[in-house]
Amino acid sequence: MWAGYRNSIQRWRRIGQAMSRPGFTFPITINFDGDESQFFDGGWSEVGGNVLNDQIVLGGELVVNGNFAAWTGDNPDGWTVVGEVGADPEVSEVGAGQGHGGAGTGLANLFNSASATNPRLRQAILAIGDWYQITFDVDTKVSGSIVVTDLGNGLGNSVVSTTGSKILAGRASNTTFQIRAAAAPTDMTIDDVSVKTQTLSSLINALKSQFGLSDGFFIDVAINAVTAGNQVGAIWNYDGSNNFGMAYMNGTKLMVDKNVGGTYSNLANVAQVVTPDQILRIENPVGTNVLDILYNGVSKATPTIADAGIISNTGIALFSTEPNNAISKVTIGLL
Ligand SMILES: [Ca+2]
Ligand SMILES: [Ca+2]
Repeated sequence: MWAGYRNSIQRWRRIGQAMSRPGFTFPITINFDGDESQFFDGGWSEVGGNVLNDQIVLGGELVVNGNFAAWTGDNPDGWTVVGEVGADPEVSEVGAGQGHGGAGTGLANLFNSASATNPRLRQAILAIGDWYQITFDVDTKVSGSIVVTDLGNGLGNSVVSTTGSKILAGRASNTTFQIRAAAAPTDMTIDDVSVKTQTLSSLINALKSQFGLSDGFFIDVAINAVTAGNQVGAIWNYDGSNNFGMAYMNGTKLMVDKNVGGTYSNLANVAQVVTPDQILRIENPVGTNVLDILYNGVSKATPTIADAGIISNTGIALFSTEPNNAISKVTIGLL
Protein backbone atom coordinates (compact mmCIF):
# COMPACT_ATOMS: atom_id res chain seq x y z
CA MET A 1 0.00 0.00 0.00
CA TRP A 2 2.82 2.38 0.87
CA ALA A 3 4.55 1.71 -2.48
CA GLY A 4 1.27 2.35 -4.27
CA TYR A 5 0.82 5.59 -2.40
CA ARG A 6 4.36 6.65 -3.35
CA ASN A 7 3.77 5.76 -7.01
CA SER A 8 0.61 7.80 -7.05
CA ILE A 9 2.47 10.76 -5.59
CA GLN A 10 5.22 10.41 -8.21
CA ARG A 11 2.61 10.19 -10.97
CA TRP A 12 0.91 13.28 -9.58
CA ARG A 13 4.25 15.10 -9.56
CA ARG A 14 4.93 14.15 -13.19
CA ILE A 15 1.50 15.41 -14.17
CA GLY A 16 2.18 18.59 -12.22
CA GLN A 17 5.48 19.17 -13.96
CA ALA A 18 3.92 18.66 -17.37
CA MET A 19 1.27 21.28 -16.74
CA SER A 20 2.13 24.92 -17.02
CA ARG A 21 -0.35 26.24 -14.44
CA PRO A 22 -0.93 23.51 -11.87
CA GLY A 23 -2.82 23.77 -8.68
CA PHE A 24 -2.59 27.46 -7.77
CA THR A 25 -4.83 30.43 -8.30
CA PHE A 26 -2.74 33.36 -9.42
CA PRO A 27 -1.79 35.96 -8.45
CA ILE A 28 -0.41 34.57 -5.20
CA THR A 29 0.61 37.12 -2.59
CA ILE A 30 2.83 36.11 0.32
CA ASN A 31 2.82 38.66 3.14
CA PHE A 32 5.09 36.77 5.58
CA ASP A 33 2.57 37.26 8.38
CA GLY A 34 1.56 33.63 8.78
CA ASP A 35 0.01 32.95 5.38
CA GLU A 36 3.15 31.68 3.69
CA SER A 37 3.50 28.02 4.65
CA GLN A 38 1.71 26.70 1.57
CA PHE A 39 3.86 28.75 -0.80
CA PHE A 40 7.19 29.20 0.94
CA ASP A 41 9.60 26.43 1.83
CA GLY A 42 10.58 28.18 5.06
CA GLY A 43 14.03 28.11 6.56
CA TRP A 44 14.39 31.87 6.82
CA SER A 45 13.00 33.84 9.73
CA GLU A 46 9.81 35.87 9.68
CA VAL A 47 10.05 39.00 11.78
CA GLY A 48 7.37 41.65 11.86
CA GLY A 49 5.91 40.74 8.48
CA ASN A 50 9.33 40.50 6.84
CA VAL A 51 11.34 37.46 5.84
CA LEU A 52 15.04 37.51 6.70
CA ASN A 53 17.82 35.15 5.63
CA ASP A 54 19.44 34.17 8.91
CA GLN A 55 20.81 30.88 7.53
CA ILE A 56 23.85 32.08 5.59
CA VAL A 57 26.67 29.53 5.63
CA LEU A 58 30.20 31.00 5.61
CA GLY A 59 33.48 29.35 4.73
CA GLY A 60 36.79 29.79 6.55
CA GLU A 61 38.91 32.92 6.70
CA LEU A 62 40.72 33.63 3.42
CA VAL A 63 42.63 36.81 4.26
CA VAL A 64 46.22 36.57 5.47
CA ASN A 65 47.20 39.16 8.08
CA GLY A 66 43.77 40.77 7.96
CA ASN A 67 44.44 42.36 11.35
CA PHE A 68 47.58 44.09 10.03
CA ALA A 69 49.65 42.76 12.94
CA ALA A 70 52.66 41.88 10.74
CA TRP A 71 54.58 44.38 8.61
CA THR A 72 57.81 44.24 6.64
CA GLY A 73 59.40 47.40 5.23
CA ASP A 74 56.23 49.36 6.06
CA ASN A 75 54.05 47.08 3.93
CA PRO A 76 51.65 44.57 5.51
CA ASP A 77 52.69 40.93 5.26
CA GLY A 78 50.46 38.80 3.04
CA TRP A 79 49.21 41.79 1.03
CA THR A 80 50.51 43.09 -2.29
CA VAL A 81 50.82 46.89 -2.22
CA VAL A 82 50.22 48.54 -5.61
CA GLY A 83 50.46 52.18 -6.62
CA GLU A 84 52.73 53.29 -3.83
CA VAL A 85 55.12 56.14 -4.72
CA GLY A 86 57.26 57.06 -1.74
CA ALA A 87 54.94 58.58 0.83
CA ASP A 88 52.19 59.64 -1.63
CA PRO A 89 50.31 57.46 -2.48
CA GLU A 90 51.22 55.20 0.40
CA VAL A 91 50.05 52.27 2.51
CA SER A 92 51.62 52.59 5.96
CA GLU A 93 51.30 51.23 9.47
CA VAL A 94 49.62 53.47 12.02
CA GLY A 95 47.86 53.03 15.34
CA ALA A 96 44.17 53.31 16.25
CA GLY A 97 42.72 56.77 15.79
CA GLN A 98 45.56 57.84 13.49
CA GLY A 99 45.61 59.14 9.94
CA HIS A 100 48.55 59.33 7.53
CA GLY A 101 51.87 59.83 9.33
CA GLY A 102 50.35 58.91 12.68
CA ALA A 103 52.10 57.01 15.44
CA GLY A 104 51.45 53.47 16.60
CA THR A 105 51.06 50.02 15.08
CA GLY A 106 48.58 47.42 13.97
CA LEU A 107 46.34 49.20 11.45
CA ALA A 108 46.72 50.09 7.75
CA ASN A 109 46.45 53.64 6.47
CA LEU A 110 45.67 54.29 2.78
CA PHE A 111 46.73 57.75 1.68
CA ASN A 112 46.94 59.83 -1.45
CA SER A 113 46.83 63.57 -2.04
CA ALA A 114 46.03 63.48 -5.75
CA SER A 115 45.91 59.90 -7.18
CA ALA A 116 42.27 58.92 -7.03
CA THR A 117 42.66 55.14 -7.34
CA ASN A 118 45.87 54.51 -5.37
CA PRO A 119 47.21 53.01 -3.20
CA ARG A 120 45.84 49.47 -3.49
CA LEU A 121 45.98 46.45 -1.19
CA ARG A 122 45.54 43.06 -2.86
CA GLN A 123 45.35 39.35 -2.07
CA ALA A 124 44.73 36.61 -4.66
CA ILE A 125 42.19 34.66 -2.60
CA LEU A 126 38.96 34.54 -4.65
CA ALA A 127 37.31 32.01 -6.95
CA ILE A 128 35.44 33.52 -9.90
CA GLY A 129 31.68 33.08 -9.55
CA ASP A 130 31.67 32.47 -5.81
CA TRP A 131 29.78 34.76 -3.43
CA TYR A 132 31.68 36.36 -0.55
CA GLN A 133 31.06 38.20 2.68
CA ILE A 134 33.60 40.96 3.35
CA THR A 135 33.87 42.59 6.78
CA PHE A 136 36.31 45.22 8.05
CA ASP A 137 36.57 48.27 10.26
CA VAL A 138 37.17 51.82 9.13
CA ASP A 139 38.94 53.13 12.21
CA THR A 140 39.74 56.67 11.06
CA LYS A 141 38.70 58.90 8.18
CA VAL A 142 40.53 62.13 7.52
CA SER A 143 39.33 62.41 3.92
CA GLY A 144 38.14 60.51 0.88
CA SER A 145 36.78 57.02 0.40
CA ILE A 146 37.83 53.47 -0.40
CA VAL A 147 36.30 50.82 -2.65
CA VAL A 148 36.12 47.09 -1.93
CA THR A 149 36.22 45.10 -5.13
CA ASP A 150 38.15 42.59 -7.22
CA LEU A 151 40.22 43.24 -10.33
CA GLY A 152 37.11 42.67 -12.46
CA ASN A 153 35.06 45.26 -10.53
CA GLY A 154 33.06 42.48 -8.88
CA LEU A 155 32.28 41.78 -5.21
CA GLY A 156 29.62 44.48 -5.34
CA ASN A 157 32.28 47.13 -6.05
CA SER A 158 31.08 49.03 -2.98
CA VAL A 159 32.41 52.47 -2.05
CA VAL A 160 32.88 53.06 1.69
CA SER A 161 33.23 56.63 2.95
CA THR A 162 32.35 56.45 6.64
CA THR A 163 33.97 55.03 9.78
CA GLY A 164 32.71 51.96 11.61
CA SER A 165 32.27 48.22 11.10
CA LYS A 166 31.33 47.29 7.54
CA ILE A 167 29.69 44.19 6.12
CA LEU A 168 29.53 43.78 2.35
CA ALA A 169 28.77 40.94 -0.03
CA GLY A 170 29.17 40.21 -3.70
CA ARG A 171 30.12 37.77 -6.41
CA ALA A 172 33.75 37.54 -7.53
CA SER A 173 34.52 38.26 -11.18
CA ASN A 174 38.29 37.95 -10.71
CA THR A 175 40.58 35.98 -8.42
CA THR A 176 42.25 39.03 -6.80
CA PHE A 177 40.59 40.81 -3.89
CA GLN A 178 41.34 44.51 -3.60
CA ILE A 179 40.80 47.45 -1.29
CA ARG A 180 41.91 50.73 -2.81
CA ALA A 181 41.53 54.46 -2.49
CA ALA A 182 38.49 55.72 -4.39
CA ALA A 183 38.98 59.49 -4.24
CA ALA A 184 41.69 62.16 -4.16
CA PRO A 185 42.61 63.04 -1.54
CA THR A 186 42.02 59.94 0.59
CA ASP A 187 43.36 59.35 4.12
CA MET A 188 41.61 56.40 5.77
CA THR A 189 42.78 53.84 8.31
CA ILE A 190 41.36 50.31 8.27
CA ASP A 191 41.68 47.12 10.31
CA ASP A 192 40.42 43.54 10.70
CA VAL A 193 39.69 42.68 7.06
CA SER A 194 37.89 39.36 6.66
CA VAL A 195 36.75 37.61 3.47
CA LYS A 196 34.73 34.38 3.59
CA THR A 197 32.77 32.44 0.98
CA GLN A 198 29.00 32.41 1.20
CA THR A 199 27.54 29.03 0.24
CA LEU A 200 25.25 29.78 -2.71
CA SER A 201 22.46 27.45 -1.62
CA SER A 202 22.31 29.24 1.75
CA LEU A 203 21.60 32.56 0.00
CA ILE A 204 18.58 31.13 -1.83
CA ASN A 205 15.18 30.16 -0.48
CA ALA A 206 12.89 28.45 -2.94
CA LEU A 207 9.22 29.13 -3.28
CA LYS A 208 7.13 26.10 -4.10
CA SER A 209 8.52 24.50 -7.23
CA GLN A 210 5.01 23.25 -8.00
CA PHE A 211 4.26 26.72 -9.34
CA GLY A 212 5.64 25.20 -12.55
CA LEU A 213 6.31 28.55 -14.21
CA SER A 214 9.13 28.80 -16.74
CA ASP A 215 7.69 31.88 -18.44
CA GLY A 216 4.46 33.83 -18.66
CA PHE A 217 4.76 35.17 -15.11
CA PHE A 218 5.76 38.15 -13.05
CA ILE A 219 7.41 38.26 -9.62
CA ASP A 220 6.91 41.30 -7.40
CA VAL A 221 9.35 41.54 -4.48
CA ALA A 222 8.76 44.30 -1.94
CA ILE A 223 12.18 45.03 -0.44
CA ASN A 224 11.72 46.69 2.93
CA ALA A 225 15.42 47.07 3.77
CA VAL A 226 18.83 46.29 2.32
CA THR A 227 22.12 46.58 4.18
CA ALA A 228 24.38 48.88 2.12
CA GLY A 229 26.70 46.87 -0.09
CA ASN A 230 24.61 43.71 0.18
CA GLN A 231 22.28 42.01 -2.25
CA VAL A 232 18.60 41.07 -2.06
CA GLY A 233 16.16 40.06 -4.79
CA ALA A 234 14.63 37.17 -6.69
CA ILE A 235 15.65 34.18 -8.77
CA TRP A 236 13.68 32.50 -11.55
CA ASN A 237 14.17 29.67 -14.06
CA TYR A 238 15.89 28.01 -11.09
CA ASP A 239 16.86 24.34 -11.33
CA GLY A 240 17.73 24.06 -7.64
CA SER A 241 21.47 24.44 -8.12
CA ASN A 242 23.56 26.43 -10.59
CA ASN A 243 21.14 27.51 -13.33
CA PHE A 244 18.92 30.60 -13.01
CA GLY A 245 18.27 34.23 -13.78
CA MET A 246 18.43 36.75 -10.94
CA ALA A 247 17.59 40.39 -10.26
CA TYR A 248 18.77 42.05 -7.07
CA MET A 249 19.45 45.37 -5.38
CA ASN A 250 22.21 46.55 -3.05
CA GLY A 251 21.01 49.99 -1.99
CA THR A 252 22.62 51.93 -4.83
CA LYS A 253 22.29 49.58 -7.82
CA LEU A 254 19.83 47.21 -9.48
CA MET A 255 21.54 44.28 -11.14
CA VAL A 256 20.45 41.42 -13.40
CA ASP A 257 22.61 38.32 -13.80
CA LYS A 258 22.23 34.88 -15.25
CA ASN A 259 23.97 31.72 -14.06
CA VAL A 260 24.26 29.01 -16.71
CA GLY A 261 25.85 25.88 -15.34
CA GLY A 262 27.86 27.84 -12.79
CA THR A 263 29.04 30.59 -15.16
CA TYR A 264 27.59 34.00 -14.37
CA SER A 265 27.02 36.89 -16.76
CA ASN A 266 25.96 40.36 -15.72
CA LEU A 267 23.10 41.58 -17.93
CA ALA A 268 22.26 44.90 -16.29
CA ASN A 269 23.76 47.22 -13.67
CA VAL A 270 21.83 50.44 -13.21
CA ALA A 271 21.83 53.06 -10.46
CA GLN A 272 18.80 52.69 -8.20
CA VAL A 273 18.32 53.45 -4.53
CA VAL A 274 15.98 51.31 -2.43
CA THR A 275 12.86 52.91 -1.00
CA PRO A 276 11.23 50.76 1.71
CA ASP A 277 8.56 48.40 0.37
CA GLN A 278 8.76 49.58 -3.23
CA ILE A 279 8.47 46.76 -5.73
CA LEU A 280 11.23 45.08 -7.69
CA ARG A 281 9.34 43.38 -10.54
CA ILE A 282 10.54 40.71 -12.92
CA GLU A 283 8.35 40.16 -15.99
CA ASN A 284 9.11 36.99 -17.96
CA PRO A 285 6.60 36.93 -20.82
CA VAL A 286 5.53 34.04 -23.05
CA GLY A 287 6.88 33.96 -26.59
CA THR A 288 9.97 36.14 -26.16
CA ASN A 289 13.26 35.83 -24.31
CA VAL A 290 13.29 39.56 -23.55
CA LEU A 291 12.45 40.20 -19.90
CA ASP A 292 11.45 43.46 -18.28
CA ILE A 293 12.91 44.40 -14.89
CA LEU A 294 11.07 47.24 -13.17
CA TYR A 295 11.41 49.16 -9.93
CA ASN A 296 8.52 51.15 -8.52
CA GLY A 297 6.67 50.66 -11.80
CA VAL A 298 9.45 52.01 -14.02
CA SER A 299 11.35 49.78 -16.45
CA LYS A 300 15.05 49.68 -15.53
CA ALA A 301 16.38 46.93 -17.81
CA THR A 302 15.17 44.67 -20.61
CA PRO A 303 17.69 41.80 -20.63
CA THR A 304 17.55 38.91 -23.07
CA ILE A 305 17.94 35.45 -21.55
CA ALA A 306 17.78 32.71 -24.18
CA ASP A 307 20.03 29.98 -22.74
CA ALA A 308 18.57 26.53 -23.28
CA GLY A 309 20.09 25.47 -19.96
CA ILE A 310 17.90 27.77 -17.92
CA ILE A 311 14.83 29.08 -19.77
CA SER A 312 12.77 25.94 -19.18
CA ASN A 313 13.55 25.67 -15.47
CA THR A 314 10.51 26.33 -13.30
CA GLY A 315 11.82 27.29 -9.86
CA ILE A 316 11.22 30.69 -8.27
CA ALA A 317 13.20 31.73 -5.20
CA LEU A 318 14.26 34.61 -2.98
CA PHE A 319 17.89 35.69 -2.65
CA SER A 320 19.63 37.53 0.18
CA THR A 321 23.29 37.86 1.22
CA GLU A 322 22.82 39.45 4.65
CA PRO A 323 20.51 38.71 7.60
CA ASN A 324 19.14 42.25 7.89
CA ASN A 325 17.93 42.42 4.29
CA ALA A 326 14.15 42.38 4.67
CA ILE A 327 11.52 41.30 2.13
CA SER A 328 8.01 42.27 3.19
CA LYS A 329 5.87 40.83 0.40
CA VAL A 330 6.12 38.66 -2.69
CA THR A 331 3.49 38.36 -5.40
CA ILE A 332 3.62 35.87 -8.26
CA GLY A 333 1.15 36.32 -11.08
CA LEU A 334 0.56 35.35 -14.69
CA LEU A 335 1.24 37.61 -17.65
CA1 LIG B 1 45.05 45.43 13.78
CA1 LIG C 1 54.18 51.19 2.40
